[in-house]
Amino acid sequence: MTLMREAGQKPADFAAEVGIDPDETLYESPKRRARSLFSDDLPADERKTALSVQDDRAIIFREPDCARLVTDSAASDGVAIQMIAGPGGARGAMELHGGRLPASFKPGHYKVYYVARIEAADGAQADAPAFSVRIHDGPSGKYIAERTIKVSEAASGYRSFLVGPVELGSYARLWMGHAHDDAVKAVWFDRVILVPVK
Ligand SMILES: [Ca+2]
Repeated sequence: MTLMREAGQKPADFAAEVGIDPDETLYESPKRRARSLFSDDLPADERKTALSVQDDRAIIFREPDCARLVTDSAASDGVAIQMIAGPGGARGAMELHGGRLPASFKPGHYKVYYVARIEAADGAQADAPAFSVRIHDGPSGKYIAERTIKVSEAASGYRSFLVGPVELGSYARLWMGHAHDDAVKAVWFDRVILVPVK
């Protein structure tokens, strides 16, 4: 297999040449496992009412060059969206739309936690941006929350990053993207956790 890769030949091409079926595992989507409901770093009183929204409801931008679903054993369901920077201003990003949230979601006031991790580059400055999140409100046409997470705030393990509270409805858009900064090699989005606020 190593020799084939060095020669620039993909396993699928090789399989076609020799007349055998390509290995199906090459084309399978990452496998999800039973979902653990709540992050360890979420306040205990918020776990009771929290709604977990997985990456499979997200729209992925610049797939597959800059963003794609990957198997990630550290993610709550074993799958995350990995985002990297590309040529020019290209960067991986994703968005969750209010209309695609679980049926149990009701419009209202919520704290929004983005659960994410990063791989920082060697020698990355602590105050360099790692990724940004922002929430757009459809009816007003405005961003109602925005946060840039620095390298010093994130880690190689998942953490929950709070944005809000904000008013969320069916036309809200919850965005997250790689900072397109040399300080960070990749960022991973696992899910958001919505905590209703009275
Ligand atoms: Ca996930």
